[in-house]
Amino acid sequence: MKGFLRGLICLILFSSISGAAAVDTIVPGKSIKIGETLVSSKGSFELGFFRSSRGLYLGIWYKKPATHTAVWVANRENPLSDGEGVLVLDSKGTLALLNSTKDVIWASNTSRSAENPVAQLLESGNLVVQDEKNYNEEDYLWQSFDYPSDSLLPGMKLGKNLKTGFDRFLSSWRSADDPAPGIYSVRIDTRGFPQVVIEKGSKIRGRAGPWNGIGFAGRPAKPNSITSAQYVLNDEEVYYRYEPEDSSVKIRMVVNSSGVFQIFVWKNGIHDWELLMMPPPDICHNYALCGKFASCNVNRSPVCSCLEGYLPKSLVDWNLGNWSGGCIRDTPSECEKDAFLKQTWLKWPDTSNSTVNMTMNLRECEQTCLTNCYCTAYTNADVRDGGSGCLLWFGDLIDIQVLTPGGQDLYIRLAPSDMGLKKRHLRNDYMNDGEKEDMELRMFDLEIIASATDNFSINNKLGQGGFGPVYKGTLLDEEQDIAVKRLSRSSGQGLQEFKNEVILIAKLQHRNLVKLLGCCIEGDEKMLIYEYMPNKSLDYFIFERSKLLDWNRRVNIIGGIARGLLYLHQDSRLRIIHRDLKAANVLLDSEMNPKISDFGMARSFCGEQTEANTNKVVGT
Ligand SMILES: *[C@@H]1O[C@H](CO)[C@@H](O)[C@H](O)[C@H]1NC(C)=O
Ligand SMILES: *[C@@H]1O[C@H](CO)[C@@H](O)[C@H](O)[C@H]1NC(C)=O
Ligand SMILES: *[C@@H]1O[C@H](CO)[C@@H](O)[C@H](O)[C@H]1NC(C)=O
Ligand SMILES: *[C@@H]1O[C@H](CO)[C@@H](O)[C@H](O)[C@H]1NC(C)=O
Ligand SMILES: *[C@@H]1O[C@H](CO)[C@@H](O)[C@H](O)[C@H]1NC(C)=O
Ligand SMILES: *[C@@H]1O[C@H](CO)[C@@H](O)[C@H](O)[C@H]1NC(C)=O
Ligand SMILES: *[C@@H]1O[C@H](CO)[C@@H](O)[C@H](O)[C@H]1NC(C)=O
Ligand SMILES: CC(=O)N[C@H]1CO[C@H](CO)[C@@H](O)[C@@H]1O
Repeated sequence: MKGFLRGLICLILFSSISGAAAVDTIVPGKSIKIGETLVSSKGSFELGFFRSSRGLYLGIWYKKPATHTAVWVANRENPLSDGEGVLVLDSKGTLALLNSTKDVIWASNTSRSAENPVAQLLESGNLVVQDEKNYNEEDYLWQSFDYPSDSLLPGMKLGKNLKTGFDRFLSSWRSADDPAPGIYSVRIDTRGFPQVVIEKGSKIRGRAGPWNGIGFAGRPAKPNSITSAQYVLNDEEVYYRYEPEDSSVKIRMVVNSSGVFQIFVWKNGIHDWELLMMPPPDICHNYALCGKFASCNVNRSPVCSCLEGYLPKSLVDWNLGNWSGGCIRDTPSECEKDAFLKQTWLKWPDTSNSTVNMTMNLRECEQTCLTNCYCTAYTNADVRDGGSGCLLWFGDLIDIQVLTPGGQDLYIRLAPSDMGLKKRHLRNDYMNDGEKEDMELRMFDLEIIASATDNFSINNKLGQGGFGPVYKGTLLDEEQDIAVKRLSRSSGQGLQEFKNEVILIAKLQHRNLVKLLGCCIEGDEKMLIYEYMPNKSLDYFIFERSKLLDWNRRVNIIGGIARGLLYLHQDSRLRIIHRDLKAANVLLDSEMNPKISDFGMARSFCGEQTEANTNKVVGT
């Protein structure tokens, strides 16, 4: 009895020893049964059957390190349900997985046949079928690397044959326990200039972006020095593949069942896979979060803002944090009169509606874009050595991100009048003595004014001015209180008054005139930004708080108004009649100093003119 037991143990040991010295090939007539495996020549990979809750699968996993991480699965959708199965190679070179009733559960798709086919598991983890006499890589009858599961191993191609349309892409497992193809895939999208995308179903969910000569536009950081990446784009095919710089390094890229693309490296020290890289889990990696013609910046709050020269399509939705509507042009395109504004540190927009020409330079690129009215942006397609090639975008610009460091340049089409919007000078054309000069007036972003006034909250409304409501606000950055006069959109008359006020008051500076800080003109919105007067207007004190107006204050106020008027009528270069001077238009600062406001009705007379030309309103 003892002898029999010892014999049994020896038998088990023997079989496991013979397992360790396992073969890496199958030839016709041989098979791999459940419990048997192929092991690659140096023992890195193993092919065999593994079990999940849905049944048995034929797959390839790492043997060294022995993590049993499946990197490829044959019968992803058809597990062997009765616990029996066999892998065979037929005489023509087709690999087939048969169940207990000898029905084909899975088969390799080989279009050619070989005289002496042999299937071999290579050290790279690639299961190949080739002719015994022909070990040429190009002549493989079939290889598992052409049919990736969720993992991209070193040497594997991710990409597309542009002639045949054959597409090698990763597809996630349905769940951690189910290798069937899930909803996420990682592929090179070949519409326009090819770009790497993560899709959920058929919709793009994230973009690594196109190859810019150095790396993927949206993934500025290279995954350490461990991989050397190769990207090929020619008439035949487009693909990406990588190799570890040191062949002993085990590395794999995988799209997991929640759609997260990750790069792992094996760490001998901790004896586990270490996460080397994955997209930063920031909100800006959500595809098209900010809609069209807007950029996303994680270091900004809110993260979305319109590109320069563009405005939220719907200000209400935008201010509520619903950016999906994106932005639209401030000024309509003038086609060939347009110009381009260079923006830096951007992740290029979605290239699915783009074209590329690698021989054009930036100058030719600009010309080509300019002459096509649908072209919305251009840039160098290859950023190496100062840049070369020409990438042109048509239609909407989507999914732009601000990447510092790592972003690229982008030249965005704008109407000439929107170039350098912020630095734009308002020109005074009303002086007939040739004394024209540029007037520097600060242009505020709508965003800033919206946030200063709590999105024009009713609680901040101070009252109704000549051409629209007036709001109190606080410029958060500068801790300055402001009053915002917003032109009612409906008011045509208001627009005249608005222009009048901008042109006149911007030129005036006196301590008894209210001070204009700047204006905000974006699309339909037109606003004047003033310093805030905490003590309201004179009429309020006269009619409601007259007791607070002691003699000294009254003298001070009367004197102040008179000095302001003297300045307007005599001392300023413009000579202005206010034409609407009343207690309500005299504002009081924190020390009760009077300041004349509301120049919407005012008129100016030039030079020595003493008689009013009553028909001419300045600024029209
Ligand atoms: C083997 O597979 C065939 C085809 O899928 C199926 O009809 C048959 O029931 C399977 N046999 C067993 C024992 O599961
Ligand atoms: C098998 O390969 C041929 C050509 O190589 C292709 O047309 C066919 O769609 C493939 N079939 C499957 C199931 O992959
Ligand atoms: C996929 O990876 C992310 C990030 O590491 C992780 O949060 C998530 O749980 C993973 N999903 C699965 C199913 O493992
Ligand atoms: C104003 O709009 C911004 C988005 O631009 C939003 O974050 C903020 O909560 C809004 N504030 C109010 C008071 O609605
Ligand atoms: C977001 O805005 C778009 C239009 O800009 C609108 O169609 C959509 O209903 C809004 N979504 C929500 C949740 O308000
Ligand atoms: C690329 O641009 C050059 C110079 O304009 C032109 O000669 C060539 O035909 C273009 N190539 C393609 C593929 O359009
Ligand atoms: C590409 O741009 C053209 C020109 O604007 C437009 O007509 C077309 O719908 C766009 N296609 C896609 C897929 O965005
Ligand atoms: C008379 C009066 O109301 N004065 C106020 C003017 O504004 C300053 C600053 O808000 C207040 O401190 C004064 O009381």
